[in-house]
Amino acid sequence: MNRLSLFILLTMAMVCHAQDNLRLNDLEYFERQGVNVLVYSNSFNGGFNDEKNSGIEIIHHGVRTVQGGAVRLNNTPEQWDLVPTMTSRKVNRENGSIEVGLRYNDYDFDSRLVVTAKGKAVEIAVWLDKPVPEKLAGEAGLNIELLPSQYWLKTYQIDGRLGRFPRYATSLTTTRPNSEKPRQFKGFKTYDDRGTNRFVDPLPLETGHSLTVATDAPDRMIRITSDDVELKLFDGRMLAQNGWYVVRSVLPAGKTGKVMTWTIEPNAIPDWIREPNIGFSQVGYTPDQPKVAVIELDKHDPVQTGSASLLRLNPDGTTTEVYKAEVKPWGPYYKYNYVKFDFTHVRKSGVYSIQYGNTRTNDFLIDEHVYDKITDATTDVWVPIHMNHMYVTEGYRTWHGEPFKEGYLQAPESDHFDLHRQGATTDTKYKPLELIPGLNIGGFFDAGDFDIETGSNINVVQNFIRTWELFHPQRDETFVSQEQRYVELHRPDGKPDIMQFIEHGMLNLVAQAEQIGHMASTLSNSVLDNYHHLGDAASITDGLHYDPSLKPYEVSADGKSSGTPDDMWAFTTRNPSLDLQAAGVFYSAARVLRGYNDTLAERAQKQADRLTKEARELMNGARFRRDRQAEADNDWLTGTGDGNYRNVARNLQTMLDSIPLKDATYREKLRPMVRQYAEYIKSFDTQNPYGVPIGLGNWAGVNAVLNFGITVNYAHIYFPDIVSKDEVYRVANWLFGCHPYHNYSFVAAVGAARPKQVFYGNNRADFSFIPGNVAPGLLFRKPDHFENYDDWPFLWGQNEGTIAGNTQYIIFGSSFKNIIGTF
Ligand SMILES: [Ca+2]
Ligand SMILES: [Ca+2]
Ligand SMILES: [Ca+2]
Repeated sequence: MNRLSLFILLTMAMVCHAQDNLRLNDLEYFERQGVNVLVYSNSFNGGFNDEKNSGIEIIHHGVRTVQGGAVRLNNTPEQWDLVPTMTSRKVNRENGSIEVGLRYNDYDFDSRLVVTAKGKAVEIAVWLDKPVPEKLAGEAGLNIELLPSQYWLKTYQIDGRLGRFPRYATSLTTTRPNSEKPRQFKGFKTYDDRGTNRFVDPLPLETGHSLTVATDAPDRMIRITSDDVELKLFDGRMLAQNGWYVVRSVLPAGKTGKVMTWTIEPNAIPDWIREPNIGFSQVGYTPDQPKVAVIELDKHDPVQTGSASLLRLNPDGTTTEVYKAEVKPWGPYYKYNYVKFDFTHVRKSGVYSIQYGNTRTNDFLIDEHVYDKITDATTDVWVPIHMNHMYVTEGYRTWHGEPFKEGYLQAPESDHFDLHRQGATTDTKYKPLELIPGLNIGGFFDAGDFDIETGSNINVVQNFIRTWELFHPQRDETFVSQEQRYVELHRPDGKPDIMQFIEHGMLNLVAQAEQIGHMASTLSNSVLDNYHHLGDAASITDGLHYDPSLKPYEVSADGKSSGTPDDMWAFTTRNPSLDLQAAGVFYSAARVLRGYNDTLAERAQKQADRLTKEARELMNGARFRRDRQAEADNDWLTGTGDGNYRNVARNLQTMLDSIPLKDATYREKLRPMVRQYAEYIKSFDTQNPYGVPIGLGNWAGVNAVLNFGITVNYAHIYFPDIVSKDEVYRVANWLFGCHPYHNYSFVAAVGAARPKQVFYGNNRADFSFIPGNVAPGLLFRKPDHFENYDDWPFLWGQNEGTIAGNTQYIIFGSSFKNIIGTF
């Protein structure tokens, strides 16, 4: 061996060795191939406290399986347990460490975490300048959380003893006096202690100093060791279905300085490369539409030229390669690299799959009729299940009994866990906690919870009215009896379902206007311990009127009231702009309901007139929504608006909606704006590989995607020469599987081949879905990770569906089908 080759070999050995170690990268996280360790790239925020998205996180072979690394005050913190505020974050490149300051204001308690790369591991040290406050001694500890669905049934080893992560929560608990429980968010209580004055505290599954998790799965294996403190392994699901497994060490009392240290070494599979994610429409494609798969590639995965092909699955069981083409590079987008495979040329009706390298997709259809049924699950199943104040049944299954029979009480002055507020005055004739009659009728559950958000319910009725007026869908698959308070799925009753949904929404909204005098901001839970309810909505409250003269849990002699303060509250602080918004919808509803339910139409008309008049007086000459819109409208038509894309996007839909009401010159005047919008549509082709607006917020961006889709559809319907039919498929592709992370359809049960399997519906504890739900979609985690769990439903930001969003989907789907010609 000559000197040069020796030099090369040594250099290679050093490079390989360096690649084996975790290093701090330019995006300020620790990285080696297959492992990312994030240190407060995402910090805790107080919105709903503890969204399982923050602190020290590990993205392990492409999946974010560990998070929540922080000083916490509970063995297994729940949502609404206190989270620390990050007071500082310092990246020290010289010694490869990240230091964060954490603070609990409620306890005047500060700590620092210093995370340092040490070869293949990170060391986490907790530093204290002052000892743990006396009140938190034995409670404050370093916690980190492991995703149950990625660890259950896998083995672990602790100080040589073996165990297996339980599939279901079955470990031991104890109870302790409430006085020992660290304060929860704003002083709320997540639990009903049934008068015992004690809280439940989980006991550890195991304790020791060296823990290896997933000894049987190299992609999930992690070793956690500590010489100076004891590690405890808990199951957070003992208190809450959305809990994770927790590894925890209690901070030593009375100490300052570096008080404890952990070493965490996530295993990395050598030369691991993530399998390509071939994004395509699981619903399939019509023969004449553009068909482009987007393939998401690991940055270590070289692009394989000429290797994508379309396979046809023949009726005799054989497979034929019918098309082969070079993939076209799109380039990097956040952490992955993207190429596209265009198979538009294939038009023949049939069953196909896509092959790229060694990856082959499941099958999908090319056929004239693939989109025929895309809204059916939403209209026939998701919407009726969310009808409040009704008994809802389907075949042998009862989805829920009649909820909230005792009605709603006037909310007293309060701050609220679901971000509502009741001001110092009620703005009504009712005293705090007095029953407001007549509100337990109609309306729709907000989302994965069971309250009536008035703003959302107004949107819902508006979306149904729009759908009705544009398409007059006569579909009748739902039996609705307001008299019996009974809904049955898949039983036609001779009335179009959409009209019945409009009626159901209006029954609650009009009752609010009549009984309260104006619109409530929300009808919601009074206590946190039934807000997180999972199960039959009829069992959220006891159905008995709350009587404070009775003791808690005591029932009156006549069986009609109880001392349990579980009745729902109406939040009634007056908001004239909400009243105006409601009035607008009441006018449209009166128009639509006339001839169908004349009494309700008259009530809506009467309340609309009154609310409009009173709101204008209250707003005292302030400009109205409608006037502002007219002004914006005028700006556009006269060319004085600022003309940026954002404004085009916001205003165009309103104007497109006005076209049928105005003369032909109006439509012509919109042309320049639609041309600008056509450029805006194309601009997404360079912004990301998927050609739709991708949101980066804490709630993934499906609402923006749906709005975009609806506007593109209408721009095409009215201006096909400017916005071509090819553009309308963008959003359908995205929703039905052509997106990052995985290629499952975001619409529950829709996507003939592979819809997502779990959603954050009110049945999420069953790891299930409510058909027709639309997930928020791809949740962005800073600095470069998109995610949509399909084995863990409990992250609302990626898996919840809302009543406003899902009815928006009905408009998108209806207009889309109208264009495709399958309505
Ligand atoms: Ca809600
Ligand atoms: Ca019906
Ligand atoms: Ca009650």
